[in-house]
Amino acid sequence: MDTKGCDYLFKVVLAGDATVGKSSLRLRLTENQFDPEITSTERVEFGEKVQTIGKAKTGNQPDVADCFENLPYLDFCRAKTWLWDVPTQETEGNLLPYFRDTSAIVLVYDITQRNTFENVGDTLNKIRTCGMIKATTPVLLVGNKMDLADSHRQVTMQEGYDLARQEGCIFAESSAKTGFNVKNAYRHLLQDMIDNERQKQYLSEKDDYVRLYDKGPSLCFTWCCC
Ligand SMILES: Nc1nc2c(ncn2[C@@H]2O[C@H](COP(=O)(O)OP(=O)(O)O)[C@@H](O)[C@H]2O)c(=O)[nH]1
Ligand SMILES: [Mg+2]
Repeated sequence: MDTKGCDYLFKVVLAGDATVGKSSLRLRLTENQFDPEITSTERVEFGEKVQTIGKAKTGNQPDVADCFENLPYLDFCRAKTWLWDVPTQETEGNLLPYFRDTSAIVLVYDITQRNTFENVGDTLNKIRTCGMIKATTPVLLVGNKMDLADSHRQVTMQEGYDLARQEGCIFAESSAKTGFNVKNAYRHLLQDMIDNERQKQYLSEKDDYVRLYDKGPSLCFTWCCC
């Protein structure tokens, strides 16, 4: 993967039950598209996304759609994300190879299928105990298919929020179909990943520095139409 010109390189794994919309969220994030005929994921598929954060002082401004200008505390930088779209049966089975060196996890459920929400705790537990991720690895819990909320909702937003709070996750409801809240939710994850990376750099530069505090995963309720 070409990392030229990027300050950060992140690996993000999409997890969750089959048909919750993982591949559709990957497509929305990377191509800003929705494919109603999307086929089920048979093997690991990858998506790549470069995003620019902060305002460039000089030169051409990047594509506005990929630019987060208002992330607090961040100077201008470029982040490349490598999205790993893992087949569901693999998420349930041998997790180890996929979650190695992961910068963050996007754990998806379908707000119109209650069983997919009920499986979240179990999946999260498996991921967190597989020994491949750090306690500080951010997890974005996504309740997807929000466009169907009025007619088919089986999980309330409050339930999603409460679970995220209990598990220390970032939380968002979104729709891969309409794009509602997808970019905004990802923005919060990106910020957490950059924070983690900066803290790591800082600590490695100052070996004898006493870690004054342990940054736990942040909780953020994202709710805006982007
Ligand atoms: N209405 C609606 N359908 C969606 C959404 N996201 C995905 N789908 C549909 O749900 C099905 C499964 O999606 P897919 O991305 O393959 O799920 P995956 O198995 O988790 O990767 C497909 O028919 C998609 O078109 C969404 O946000 N809204
Ligand atoms: Mg898929």
